[in-house]
Amino acid sequence: MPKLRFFTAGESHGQGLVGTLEGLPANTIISTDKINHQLWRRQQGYGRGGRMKIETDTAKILTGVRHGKSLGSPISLFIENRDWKNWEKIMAVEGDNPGKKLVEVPRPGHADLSGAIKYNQTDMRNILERASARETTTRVALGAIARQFLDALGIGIASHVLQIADVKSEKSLIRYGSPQWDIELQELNDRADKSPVRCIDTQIEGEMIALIEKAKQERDTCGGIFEVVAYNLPIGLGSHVHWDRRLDAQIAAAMMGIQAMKGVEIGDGFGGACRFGSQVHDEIYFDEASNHFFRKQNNAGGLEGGITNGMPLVVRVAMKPIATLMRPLDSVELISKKPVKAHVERSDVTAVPAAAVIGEAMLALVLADAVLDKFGGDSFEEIEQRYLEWGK
Ligand code: EPS
Repeated sequence: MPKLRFFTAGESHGQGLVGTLEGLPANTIISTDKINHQLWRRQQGYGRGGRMKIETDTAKILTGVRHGKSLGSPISLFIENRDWKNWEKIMAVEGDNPGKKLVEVPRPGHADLSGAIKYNQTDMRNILERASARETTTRVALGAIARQFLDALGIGIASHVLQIADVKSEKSLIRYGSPQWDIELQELNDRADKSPVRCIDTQIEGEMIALIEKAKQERDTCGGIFEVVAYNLPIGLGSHVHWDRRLDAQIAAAMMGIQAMKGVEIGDGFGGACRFGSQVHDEIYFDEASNHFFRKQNNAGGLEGGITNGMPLVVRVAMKPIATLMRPLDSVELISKKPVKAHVERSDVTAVPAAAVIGEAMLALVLADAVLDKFGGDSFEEIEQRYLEWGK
């Protein structure tokens, strides 16, 4: 069982979103401002739709924290949906659906059809409300708590957008340490946060924005690829001994659990599959002065045998284009089976920049669990002591 567990609840246009985090040690310093900063980061990005103008997401911690420190008990929090006031009747807990307005036409690429069949629903709002990526707000809030725990141990997490549709930057984190990568990892988020598309490659940034604008004009949507990195990690998180203890397996599951993700690579992933072993594997060296093993490249993305190897942990994630198109695709009415165009509902043109921030949160939750698994204790001080000792 994971040491750190979390649950989320909430519908996109319901009253709000609820999250619970269980297993965080006592005495971890927790700032609500830091949670809200991460929520703000998730709301950014060129290509977001009208909803982000309505919401200003902030978390209210309900339990598990006293005077700025965790108690070791479950932490729960609430995030209001400001849009709720426009949906009070449609999303009411009791009573009837006013006007009997149903979502009856599934969108290709969305959970609508499979969800409606599986859960025996005729109104696909009963599926889409929970399938919506609005839910990731809670994960970012809980991830922001995990992140404060990691940060106190010196572990950092950052992200950037590598690709939007077919516009691609060559500045991949895989090249960290080579002349093509010229940013300190500590500076990555500052740089990416300043870009409307989280792209650190200024020339490509403009092309990405132009492409999103084109998709918007054509009432289309686009996906892309983002990279998340964790740095200052110790050697030894995760394990080779069993499939579900491999850290790469846990990371892949966490990333694929984000709405609209279709692929995950660790390090050079699919790229490495096309080359010889001699070109892929990161040779091992030892530096006497600092008493450390080191590598000159990082195709493994910081993981070997499902265990962190001390290099930056690099995850790359592919997001499909948003399934709600303003120029809807062919579909079929759920009940009558009549061919019609898909349901259209306010949405985003792209959300890849926001997805990168969500990827950071998911990585924080997985890594905090891995740290607790390796160094576990009941208080932050107990863990910190073991952590520092191991680092020596
Ligand atoms: C989403 C549809 C849009 C997005 C939403 C995800 O919401 P709405 O239907 O209210 O316009 O903006 O994302 C968020 C609300 C969010 O907070 O990220 C969907 O269908 O997945």
